Amino acid sequence: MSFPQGFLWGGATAANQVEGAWNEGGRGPAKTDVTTGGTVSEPRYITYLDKDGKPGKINQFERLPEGARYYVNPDYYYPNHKAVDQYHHYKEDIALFAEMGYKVYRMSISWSRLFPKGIEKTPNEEGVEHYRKVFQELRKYDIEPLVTIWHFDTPLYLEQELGGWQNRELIDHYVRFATTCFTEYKGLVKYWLTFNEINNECAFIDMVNEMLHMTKEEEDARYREAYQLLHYQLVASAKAVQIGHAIDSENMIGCMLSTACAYPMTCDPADILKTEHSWENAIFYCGDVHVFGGYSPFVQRLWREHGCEDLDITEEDLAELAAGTVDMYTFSYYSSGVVTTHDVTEKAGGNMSTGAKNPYLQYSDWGWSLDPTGMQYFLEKIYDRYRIPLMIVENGLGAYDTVEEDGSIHDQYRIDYYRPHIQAMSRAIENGVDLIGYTTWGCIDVVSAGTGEMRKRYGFIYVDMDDEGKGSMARSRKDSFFWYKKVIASNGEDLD
Ligand code: BGP
Repeated sequence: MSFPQGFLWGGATAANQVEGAWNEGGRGPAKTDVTTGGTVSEPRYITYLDKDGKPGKINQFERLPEGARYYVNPDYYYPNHKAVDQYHHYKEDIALFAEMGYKVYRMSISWSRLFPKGIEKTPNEEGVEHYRKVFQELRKYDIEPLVTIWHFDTPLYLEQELGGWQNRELIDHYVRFATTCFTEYKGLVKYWLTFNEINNECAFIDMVNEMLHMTKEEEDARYREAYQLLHYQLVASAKAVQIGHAIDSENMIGCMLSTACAYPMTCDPADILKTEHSWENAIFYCGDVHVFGGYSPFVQRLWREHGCEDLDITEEDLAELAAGTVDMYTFSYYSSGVVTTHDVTEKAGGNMSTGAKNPYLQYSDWGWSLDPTGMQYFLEKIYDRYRIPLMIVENGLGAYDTVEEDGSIHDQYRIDYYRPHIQAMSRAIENGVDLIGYTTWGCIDVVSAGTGEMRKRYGFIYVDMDDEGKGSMARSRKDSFFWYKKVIASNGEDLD
């Protein structure tokens, strides 16, 4: 095996999916706090009061009706409110990560814990101190924090009152938040990611389309929103990168994208071209701006196709993008998809999974393809394009776990998922890829982002909490915990 010395092995979570304590410590609400739980077939809903004060709900991908206000409805359970209560359990969790031998822990800072509404000029001290204690605890065990500044949790106030990321003003609010993070945690944190899975906005439109059956006009409107919002986020990211470097030249700041790794279904040239274009829209659109510092030529075609040539993009913005390129490219990798211009007989299905089914792959209980070779393919393709250090900051298997009578959890399926993925990383490294780290997703069980479930478990550490919010929150070690500990101790040599 070929993992370099100092390879950053670890695990990853996000504040809204682990912390809980949604209204403690001066924290304000985020959109995830008005989002209900769902299942593999039932969507998560966002709850609101309509303009006449009547409660209602929409699929999380739909837009709020005119005049409606986000609302925490007492008739529903909101899984992110409690999550797995890491806010109160962080010492215990970090001790378990240390026991596994983690070199790095990827986590995010809840924006509304630092800026409850998002508009405040100075941060909520209690929030600032909370994360300081978490970082100090990690340092105690020589675990390097890798911090995502934004992980799907814009303060609700900014969403409700300012229209969220459709509003240019959000750039300044985000930059203030990011600057606070860089300043307060200087010397404690040096690895940063500006936006989690920033590309989901355009990568998910086909999936949303399958779900909501949009007309061409609705689809174009969706693209316009996505491209405008992305532009503001990309500018915010570029500004944050520059500020982060100015505050501490040691800072290593990365982008973070989801991997819509698509294959053509056939060797029909039309399928090949469509696949290439899907990579452009779903991955290179954002990746190129982050790494190269500007929009690539194909973007003009995309804007034209969706009638978006008049987006709000200024010369100053373009200068910011050019000056704020990232130091590393990080990404989540779970599965791959299939693209075709032909009729599809068998669809992939499941949550967040669309397009044709790949007959060469197995699928998880949530309909995600299991494709370690795709991870090698993606690593090599991305490194070939960008030639900067890469890190895989999410990879894992959402699965049902069974707790035996003696409390043990035999999750051999999780080990069987990870082993070939780690071998795939190793092959990519042998092929010249500069891969510097690997943080598995949900190193501890977390609330699923896509379905809001607890039963879709990813962790090496089990948390006694169910989908209705019942459970003791007790932590226990699954079989995979001991396995991953061995993997780290042997720097990826011992995968048995
Ligand atoms: C990514 C998110 C994570 C995480 C993961 C698994 O999109 O960055 O927050 O949740 O996917 O997805 P899910 O929770 O839907 O299984």
